[in-house]
Amino acid sequence: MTALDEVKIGGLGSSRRRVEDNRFVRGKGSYLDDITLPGMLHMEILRSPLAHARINSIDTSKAWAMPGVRLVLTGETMAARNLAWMPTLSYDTQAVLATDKVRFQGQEVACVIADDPYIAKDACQAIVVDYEPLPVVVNPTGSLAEGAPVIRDDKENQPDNVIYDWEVGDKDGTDRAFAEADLVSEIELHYPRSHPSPIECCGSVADFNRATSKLTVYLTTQAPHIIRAAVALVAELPEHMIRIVAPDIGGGFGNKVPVYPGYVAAILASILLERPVKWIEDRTGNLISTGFARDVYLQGQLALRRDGKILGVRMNTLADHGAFFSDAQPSKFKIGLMHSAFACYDIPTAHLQARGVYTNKAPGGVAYRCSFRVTEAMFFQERMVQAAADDLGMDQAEFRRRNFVRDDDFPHRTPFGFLTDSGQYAKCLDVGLEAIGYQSFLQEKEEAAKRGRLLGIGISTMTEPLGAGNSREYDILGIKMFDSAELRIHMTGKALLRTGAKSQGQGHETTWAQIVAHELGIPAEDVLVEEGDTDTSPFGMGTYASRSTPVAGAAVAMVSRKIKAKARKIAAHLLEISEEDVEWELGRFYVRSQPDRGVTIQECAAAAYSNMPDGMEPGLENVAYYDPPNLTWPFACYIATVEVDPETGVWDVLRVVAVDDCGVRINPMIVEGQIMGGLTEAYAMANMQFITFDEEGNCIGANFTDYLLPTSWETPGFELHEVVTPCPHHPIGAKGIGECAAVGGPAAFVNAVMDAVKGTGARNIDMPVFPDRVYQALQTGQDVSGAPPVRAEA
Ligand code: MCN
Ligand code: CUM
Repeated sequence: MTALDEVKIGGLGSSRRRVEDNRFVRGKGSYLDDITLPGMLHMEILRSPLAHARINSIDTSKAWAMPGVRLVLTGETMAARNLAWMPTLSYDTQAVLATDKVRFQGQEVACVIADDPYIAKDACQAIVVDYEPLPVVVNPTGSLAEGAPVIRDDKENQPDNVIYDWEVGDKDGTDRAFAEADLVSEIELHYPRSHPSPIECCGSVADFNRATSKLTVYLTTQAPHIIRAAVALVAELPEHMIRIVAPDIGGGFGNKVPVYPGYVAAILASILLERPVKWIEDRTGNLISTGFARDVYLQGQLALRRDGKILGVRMNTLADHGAFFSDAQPSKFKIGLMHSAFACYDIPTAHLQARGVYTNKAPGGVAYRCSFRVTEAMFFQERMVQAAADDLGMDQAEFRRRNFVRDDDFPHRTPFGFLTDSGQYAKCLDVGLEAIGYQSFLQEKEEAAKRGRLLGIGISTMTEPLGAGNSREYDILGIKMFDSAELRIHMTGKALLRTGAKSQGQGHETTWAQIVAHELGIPAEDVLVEEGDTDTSPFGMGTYASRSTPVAGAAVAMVSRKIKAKARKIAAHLLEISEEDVEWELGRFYVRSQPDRGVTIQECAAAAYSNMPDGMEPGLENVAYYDPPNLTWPFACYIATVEVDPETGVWDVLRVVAVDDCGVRINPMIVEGQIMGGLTEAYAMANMQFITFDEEGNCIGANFTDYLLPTSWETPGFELHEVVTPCPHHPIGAKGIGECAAVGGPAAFVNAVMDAVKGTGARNIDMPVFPDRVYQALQTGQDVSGAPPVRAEA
């Protein structure tokens, strides 16, 4: 009897092809808009053309009169049912349909439900809204200015536009570190608004059945169970009568975490009409109103010793949240995990002062491929680090190495109090430098400079917190963060696995089966994975913050172990020996003294239904809820080289090297796909993705001819390398990977451009680093800000 080959059965380390792609690449996926129910009606949303205006009246009579129109909803209809406002994930309120005022361009004002979407759209145009324009603020400076209009005059105790003023860290200790510093390095940046823009926009099909009292909602959501809880609490419907189904999802990237007004309106419409109601966003609706990210002003200082040691950090952030504070983040933090910055560096003390304000923009601050503001944190960190190395006149790689937490210094308490547990930071950097040919590039750069060519190299190194919770420290609206997996082994040894997570393209149907294969020796192809239906899957917090592998993936391992413990008892019974004498090798139990005598896991499964020991409960299934002891801390080193054209400011990427350490890789091919996807988004953020607002609050970039997504044509090639430091507390040693490259990547590109133009004196060019901005820096030697205009009067 030879042991099973783990890679052959699709266990850990197997780059098995993604099983979900069988349907995706054949066009056989079932996305939200593929769902059609008998008698289904269609909903369209009327959005505000103005960024700030009082609503004097809304006349819906013409819309009602149009043939095929079934229902028109306004703020008034919603208010009559106490649904005009809904709670946000950050303990604020958000308008479902506007009642008193509109507060951003694109805000939802009314909904029409009709026999087909075209009638609904036409009827929206027939609604007459009498707006009285108000002064608009599109930028925190304007929002904080004396005499600025109070945007949230719906709220009591909100005399101005400040949402929070929050701090974390040791202010006095940090002040002392700065007093002792040889040198203080400073930088000021704007991390611009960006939008996740998945291929599929957001949408829902709500189906209320009066006869059964059951509400089924098909929803483009990354977190179906949280939505069920929210619907139960907000709409005061019984939770067991609500079924949320997240079907195949065409990309999430954070855009599909929040609850959107369209979801709520479609549910109410279905309840009122007792018919299924579909709402699906168009691209402009998606770009203009849902789930923005970033838009935060960053001021940072590093206290430095002459020899390159960082003594302390000051971070000052000012976040533009738009009209509603709807960030998806753990409850106790105001600016997400911004204070996870500097976790990979050994720094004694740090302080972060964070402020957030309302402006007349769509609610922003969702995480876009980042574990709650970690993208901003790491960009900030790595831009500060590069500026500091330049100020010290020190090599940027050497400066990082000198300040890294050492391999033997774990567990390590970060300056803001997180506990990191493992990593090989210097090794990752070395692998990256070796791969890019660091020394020879520096020489080449020097040579090129003599001939007027501008070459640059940018490094970004970071460890980021992926996988919230644990439940002691992380919750969303009081719901503790943990996750779950349920595993059912059928009589023939085939299996059904369900988790509380929900893939939006990450490949869970493939990788979860690999964990089962690793734990039980059941071939991965024998394990069917299902996610996203609250009626069948165990309770979980969903997929974001790259938490699925750290939390749900751990639950898959733990539930497999529960199954194995029962199978061991069955094996002892079948082999007629005591349990102590049973040994395990992948897929098989055997008699310790007689390795040839054994039973396979499949034989144990059959016995669980036909020949169980006396007194044993039949069946072979179980559920595990997993509450991780800590976050996981993957590490990454991204290095980009660029050439800037001094005549035009155009920059081309020469090479990109990525070294990722996400612990044990379940499926190396999927991990590499995640890294390449993240780097592509990082490149886009650094180079071309631009969504901004003019002085009147008009959103500029709400379509794909202005807001540019890179295709494979403009995306540079990526050279990937790996280091493996297993996570000490994860059952299979894995750490999250889904967001690393999007988080760490942007700084590598920007640092590379800044390195190329260093001679001019400019210390910063805000993203997107457009050629005209580079050109301006080359001409003036000054920093180039990308902040939107301050303020306009109505
Ligand atoms: N994986 C692995 N080995 C590891 C870590 C992960 O094989 N050590 C695999 C996982 O099993 C999973 C994938 O890599 O199949 C990503 O795992 P993980 O890092 O746990 O992230 P999540 O599954 O929780 O995905 C969320 C993350 C987030 S938050 C965003 S945003 C993002 C991202 O994933 N959105 C995506 N990647 C995306 N990829 C696609 N295609 N579509 C999105 O919407
Ligand atoms: Cu951070 S965007 Mo993802 O967490 O869904």
